[in-house]
Amino acid sequence: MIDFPADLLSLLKKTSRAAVLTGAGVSQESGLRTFRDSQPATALRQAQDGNSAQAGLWSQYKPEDLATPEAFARDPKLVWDWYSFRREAVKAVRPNAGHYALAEMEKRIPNFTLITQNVDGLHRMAGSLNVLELHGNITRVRCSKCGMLAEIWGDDLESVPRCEKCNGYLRPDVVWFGESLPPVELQKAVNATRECQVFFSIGTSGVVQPAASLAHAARSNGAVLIEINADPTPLTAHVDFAIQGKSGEILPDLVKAVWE
Ligand code: BV8
Ligand code: ZN
Repeated sequence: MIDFPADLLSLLKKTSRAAVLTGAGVSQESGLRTFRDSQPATALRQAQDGNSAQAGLWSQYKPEDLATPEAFARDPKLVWDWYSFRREAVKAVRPNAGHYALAEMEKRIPNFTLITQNVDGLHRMAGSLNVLELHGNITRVRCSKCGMLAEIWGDDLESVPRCEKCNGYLRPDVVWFGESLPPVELQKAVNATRECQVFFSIGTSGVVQPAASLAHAARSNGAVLIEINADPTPLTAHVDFAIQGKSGEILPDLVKAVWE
C-alpha cells in the first residue's frame, strides 16, 4: 500500500468537483504502446503487439508522421493499415486496475469529469460514465469525405475501404495533428476544468495541445493539481502533488486510502 500525504487524503475526502485528464500512460499496463514512452518496446510488448515483425514495421514511424491528414492524402493505404494494426491491438486488450479505480472514483465524487486523450475506449469499458474523448475513438470509422460513420467495411489487403454513400475513403474517427478537436467535448472539458476543485493529470507527457493547456487552466482557476505519471513531465514543477509511478498501482491504492 502506497503511503500518501495526509493532506492529500483529507483534501480528496471533502472534494465534490474533480476533473481528470488521462493519456496513453493509463493504458500502458493494459499492454498498449504509448506515444513518447521512454521504455523501448519489450519483447513481451512486441509479442502483445502481434507478431514482432508487424510491431517492428510500425515502430519505425512516429505518430506525428502518420496521424495527419497530409500523411493520409499522401499514402491512404499506409495510414489505414497502421490504424487497422492499432485497432486490432486495442480490441485484444482490457482495462487495467487504473481504469477501474477511476470508474470507482467517479462514484465517490459527486461532480466528476474524465477527459481523455486516449482513443482506445478503455475508460468506458471499465465503467466510467462521464468520459470526454478529446481525440476521438480508434474503434469508430468514418468517411473522410461525407463524415458518415461506417459500422462494417471490406478489409482487403490491396486498398482502403470506401464509403457506401459517396465512395470516399474511410478513415479512423480520431483527431489527427492539425485537425480541430470535437468542439462539444472540448467545451465540456474546458467547463469542467474551470469548475473543478481538484484536477488530476494521469499518464500523459503533457506535450500535445490544446489538451495539455487544461492543467494550467485548472491551476489558474484555483484548483489543486495532482499528477500521477511514470516519469517527470513539464507539468511536474507546477503541480501540488506529484506521485511518480504506475497509474495501475497508484490509483487503486489511492481510492482505497481515501474512500475505504
Ligand atoms: C489542433 C489521436 C490546430 C490520433 C492524437 C498549440 C495550440 C494548438 C495546436 C498546437 C499547439 N502546438 C502544437 C500544436 C499542434 C499539435 C500538437 O500539439 N503537436 C505536439 C506534438 C507539439 N496539436 C494538434 O494538432 C491538435 N489540433 O490544435 O489543431 C487547429 C486549431 C484551430 C483550428 C484548426 C486546427 C490535435 C492534437 C490531437 C492529435 N491526435 N491522437 C492517434 O491516436 O493516432 S495525439 C496523441 O498524443 C494521443 O491522443 C495521445 O494520447 C496524445 C498525447 O500523448 P500522451 O497521451 O501524453 O502519451 P505519451 O506517450 O506522450 O505520454 C505517456 C506518458 O505516460 C509518459 O509521460 C509516460 O511517462 C507515462 N507512462 C507510461 N506508462 C505509464 C505512465 N504513467 C503512469 N503509469 C504507467 N504505467
Ligand atoms: Zn462518404
